Amino acid sequence: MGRVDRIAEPWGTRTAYGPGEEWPVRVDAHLAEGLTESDVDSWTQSASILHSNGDALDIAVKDGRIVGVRGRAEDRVNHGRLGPKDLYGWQANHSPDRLTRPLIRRDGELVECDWETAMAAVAGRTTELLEERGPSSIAFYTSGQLFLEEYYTLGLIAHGGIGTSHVDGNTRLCTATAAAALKESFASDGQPGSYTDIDHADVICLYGHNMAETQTVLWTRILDRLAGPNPPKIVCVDPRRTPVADHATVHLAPRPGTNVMLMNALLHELLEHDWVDHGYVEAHAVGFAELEKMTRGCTVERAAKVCDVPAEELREAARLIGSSQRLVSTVLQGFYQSHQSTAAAVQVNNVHIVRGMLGRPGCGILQMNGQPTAQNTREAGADGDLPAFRNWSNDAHIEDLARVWNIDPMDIPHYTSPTHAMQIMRYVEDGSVRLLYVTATNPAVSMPELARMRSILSQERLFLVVQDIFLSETAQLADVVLPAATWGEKTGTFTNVDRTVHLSEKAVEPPGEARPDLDILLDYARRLDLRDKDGDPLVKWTTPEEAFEGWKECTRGRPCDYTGLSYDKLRGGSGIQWPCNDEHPDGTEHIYVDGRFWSDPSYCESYGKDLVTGAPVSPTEYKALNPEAKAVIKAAEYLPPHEVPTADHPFHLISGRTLYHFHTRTKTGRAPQLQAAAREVWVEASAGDAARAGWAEGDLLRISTERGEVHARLRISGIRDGVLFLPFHYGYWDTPVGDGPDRHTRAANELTRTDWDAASKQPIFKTAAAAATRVSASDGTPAPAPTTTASRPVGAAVPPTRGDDTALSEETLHDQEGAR
Ligand SMILES: Nc1nc2c(c(=O)[nH]1)N[C@H]1C(S)=C(S)[C@@H](COP(=O)(O)OP(=O)(O)OC[C@H]3O[C@@H](n4cnc5c(=O)[nH]c(N)nc54)[C@H](O)[C@@H]3O)O[C@H]1N2
Ligand SMILES: Nc1nc2c(c(=O)[nH]1)N[C@H]1C(S)=C(S)[C@@H](COP(=O)(O)OP(=O)(O)OC[C@H]3O[C@@H](n4cnc5c(=O)[nH]c(N)nc54)[C@H](O)[C@@H]3O)O[C@H]1N2
Ligand SMILES: [Mo]
Repeated sequence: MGRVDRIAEPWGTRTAYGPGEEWPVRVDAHLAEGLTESDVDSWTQSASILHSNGDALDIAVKDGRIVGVRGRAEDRVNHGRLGPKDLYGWQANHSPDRLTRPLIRRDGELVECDWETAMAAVAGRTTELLEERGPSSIAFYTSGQLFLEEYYTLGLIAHGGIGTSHVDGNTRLCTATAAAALKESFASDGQPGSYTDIDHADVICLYGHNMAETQTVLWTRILDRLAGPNPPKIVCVDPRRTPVADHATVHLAPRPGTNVMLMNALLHELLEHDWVDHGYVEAHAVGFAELEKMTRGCTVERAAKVCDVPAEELREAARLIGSSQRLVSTVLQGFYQSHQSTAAAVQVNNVHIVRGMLGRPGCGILQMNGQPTAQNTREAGADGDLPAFRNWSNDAHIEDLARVWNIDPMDIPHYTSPTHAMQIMRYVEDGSVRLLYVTATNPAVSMPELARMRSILSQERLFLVVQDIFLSETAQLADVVLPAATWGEKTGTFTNVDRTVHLSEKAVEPPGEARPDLDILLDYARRLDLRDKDGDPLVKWTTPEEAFEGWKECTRGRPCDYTGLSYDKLRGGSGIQWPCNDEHPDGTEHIYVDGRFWSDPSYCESYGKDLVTGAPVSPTEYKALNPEAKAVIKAAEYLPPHEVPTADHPFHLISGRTLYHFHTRTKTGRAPQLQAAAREVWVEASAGDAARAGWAEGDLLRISTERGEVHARLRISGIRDGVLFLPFHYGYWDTPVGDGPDRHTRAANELTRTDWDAASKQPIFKTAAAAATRVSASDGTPAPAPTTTASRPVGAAVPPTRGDDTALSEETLHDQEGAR
């Protein structure tokens, strides 16, 4: 057992292992200062909520308060490990500024009220609008951070009860492209990969994915493989020198927005050298000829010019992929938040299909999720999809869902495709949506083009409901604010990117009058008096466990089959991977074994889309293309980004994350150790660009685009020339600058564009053209950027990022037998 400062050492101590071996157990724990495990009254089972990895943990409780967390040794996902956000982030639950009572706007001000007043206002306005303007005047914008039971209930209320098709999640900003890419290649959502693939892989490719900072425990698994015998080779595709790049065998740092060209060149090389499993392709895929044709001219020399990456490095990356026996690929925002995002992510699927690298140990694709419960938003239909991967364009699926819900099929709106989040905001802007109900997301900081967002959300004619745990930037604009209970204060399940389902149980009471999101939604449904076709209540449950049982029935026979799971089965041991049913009672590690897919025309979730226009493929076209339930190889031509640098705006602007913060920091900004590690916004530029402009570490820069400006201190980092990076975590709730206009010069999204990928509708946060000028020189103080991460300084001597005494965490290494 040891004590480690996990701010200074985010990935903790190495526990090396070799290919095919079991990943050793290391149990990480952090308790409030001065406490030891013997002081803890009880431990409650849960999993982490500040990223998508699904690390299982137990919540420590003393005197009715959360006092710490400890990783669960027996869980398949993390084998006991936790990341820094998990170790310290729980402290936000007890923050003194939690919302404890509902708020309602009176004479322009938000004032406290009771639940009856708040809910009567919300349900009353909904009923009025339904009568006056119909269901299309009502929209729901939810999250990737609630629980499965809550999404399923919300989807039922919105689709089956109110009958609006304006339902989406912030998952649109997050991993809409993951779902879209899987639907294109395999005609269904559902991850082919499993985390255990990392134990077997000989080559691991990370495409636009800074796993070291965003899924720290999964990265720890890779670091432990790298420290052991026969380590895997790593291919990293990222314009920044991330910690992933530091460990890469080949680091390709492309010009932002050129991912499709890069992928096409890699595919070109694979085909050129015949690193192709022709037997697999012939038996299990359609579309190979089109790929051959499309990639024919995409030589590494051509890609080298477009992507500005040395041809030799592209060749070397292709050779590694082409000679791999067990290939794992992960894809995330560097690919998803770009124009042509679906096209780029699909090319990664194509690599696996042409190499025959699917459905066996060590061969996995992880089209990553970001948020902890984003998978469930998609599964349960709270992102506009139909529950349990049913197909919008298949009337038999609508009828089947109507049977499960006991309503008329015509009551489920399916005359048009579901409205995506950016379009919902447009409808609010043009006045056709009059009530927007926002749960667990903060669009006033996280959506593109914030000046426009603020004007949309603060419209007089809009009735804005915000259900949150803090008075976020968005809640400050609301007509009614509903105080929610959160993780640790409510019970529910959620599923990570490798299909592992975890149960998260209530450990403590919520503060004040805050209520679980499920209870608030149930109250709303009751007040609207939503009924099924027999006149019984539409929503037939009152507890999370009953909601889960309802959900299980909805998934019967579908790809994400939960029927073999129960709360009891999820208690005590490890999380379990779906599908879990009579046939697979212990869950399923690998799907798509032996080239069997869920892509049969009568069964599949989607017939796919045109990757350039987003136009849906018709059922007839799909049946002609893929009659025998194979995988679909879909080729794409590279198109230039929508906004490219100009003389006035010479830089590529990208944005993203740092290890220590989660999104708009409503939780991590309230955890002292995390906040201290990255207290304020900064901007990253390369040493070459800084030298040319005469800038030094810590200088205050003004970054501007056509949309707005941000002021940030400069960190000279290992980013490629011509590119600026801004972390997007910094809104204004904790800014001391008051109400002046300057409070709007901190958030990266002041600068981003209202623009999205045609197929997935995911907004483009990672390509924009920006200018940068110096406002003032540094007084010698470096930028407030961590030194342990991609923002590591090059050149200047900057004191290393460390925690104080309160950051010391326990690490317990288990011996071979797993005994403590
Ligand atoms: N610490 C932390 N962890 C998190 C989160 C968090 O807020 N903080 N959020 C969670 C969520 S919701 C998500 S979605 C994930 C996101 O996880 P990631 O996708 O790993 O994080 P990002 O920093 O958004 O973007 C990843 C990388 O894309 C690179 N990039 C930018 N433009 C391009 C490009 O054109 N091409 C390529 N190839 N790369 C490019 C950036 O340099 C960046 O390093 O993280 C999850 N985990
Ligand atoms: N420029 C730029 N913008 C981006 C990105 C980027 O890389 N660059 N990334 C995008 C991505 S991938 C994502 S996922 C989004 C994230 O964007 P958001 O979803 O807006 O970010 P969060 O800060 O996680 O907001 C979650 C809100 O829910 C509240 N909350 C937490 N738990 C609960 C709960 O149990 N119940 C309720 N009711 N509320 C709760 C929190 O207090 C917080 O206000 O940002 C996107 N925006
Ligand atoms: Mo995300």
